[in-house]
Amino acid sequence: NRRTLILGAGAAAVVSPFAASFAQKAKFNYKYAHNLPVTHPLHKGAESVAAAVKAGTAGLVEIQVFPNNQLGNDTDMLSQVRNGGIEIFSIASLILQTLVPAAGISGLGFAFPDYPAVWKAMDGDLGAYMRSEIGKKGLFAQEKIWDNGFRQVTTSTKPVKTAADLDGMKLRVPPSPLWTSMFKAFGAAPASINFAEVYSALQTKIVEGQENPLAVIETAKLYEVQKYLSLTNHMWDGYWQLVNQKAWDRLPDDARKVMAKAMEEAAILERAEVAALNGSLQAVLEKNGMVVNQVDKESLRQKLISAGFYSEWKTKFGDAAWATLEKYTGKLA
Ligand code: X2X
Repeated sequence: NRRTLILGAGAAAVVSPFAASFAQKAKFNYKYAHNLPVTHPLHKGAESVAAAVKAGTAGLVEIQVFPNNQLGNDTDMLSQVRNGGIEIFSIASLILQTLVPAAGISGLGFAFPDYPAVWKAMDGDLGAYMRSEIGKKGLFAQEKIWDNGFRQVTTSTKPVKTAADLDGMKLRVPPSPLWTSMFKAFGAAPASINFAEVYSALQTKIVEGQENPLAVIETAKLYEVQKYLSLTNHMWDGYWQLVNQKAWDRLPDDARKVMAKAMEEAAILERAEVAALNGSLQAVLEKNGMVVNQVDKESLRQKLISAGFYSEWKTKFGDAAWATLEKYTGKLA
């Protein structure tokens, strides 16, 4: 019951003023959707936000989490969060690129050397710039981006050891201009497929491979339909927690504060959990039959440079945005 929930969340001291001010008001029922399995830390994070918001608003705001593309694939969910059919949507930044061009900039190949560089940029000026661009499209992005991770290539056919192995390889990439452009620059033959269809596309060999962080490869059981895991580390990827702007504005001030705080706390926990998984899952995947190999990453980076990938995207993102990124990454090209 409500009372146990509140006390259980350890929020008894701050709840009574909310309970009093919210008691007479209408209830908000919000949907929170994402594309990952329930075993992924992002889902636990979304559930913890729902629980904290319910407790912190004394039941005024109730959030129901829909994992695993239950409400449609990413393309469907993006249009639903825009028209208000879904109030909250967790989406990988680059998939937003079709709507918000600037949202692709954090996924440039080999931009971030490690997590400290990622969080400095995303919690700093680069993230702030991206959030303001997202805001122009009627979507409110919660302040701290959540982690997806550094991405690795898997295939059913052969390992990727150098850039030459990617030549002509049929690989699934998420729907996003930068992703397609990057894998074309690598010399591969990328196919845009929503995550909802990835397992079956791999199983039926519509594509021979895909790329994702270890936490996704393991929780989505892609090891069942993929043999080789090549540690390309070719890009970092993160999830914005988007709220339909009208749905955000409709909430009372206090409720918005409760949600923002819950989102931030969940972000910090989710980042730590994903990083831990990405550090420990290699052994688990090997146990599940995957063959893991190291990669000549420099050969991949050189391929992007010689294909003109960085200069093309510098022009597309613009000098100001590019300079903001390079403040954190150093010169990219
Ligand atoms: O679609 C993918 O590969 C995933 C799950 O990583 C994203 O949402 C970008």
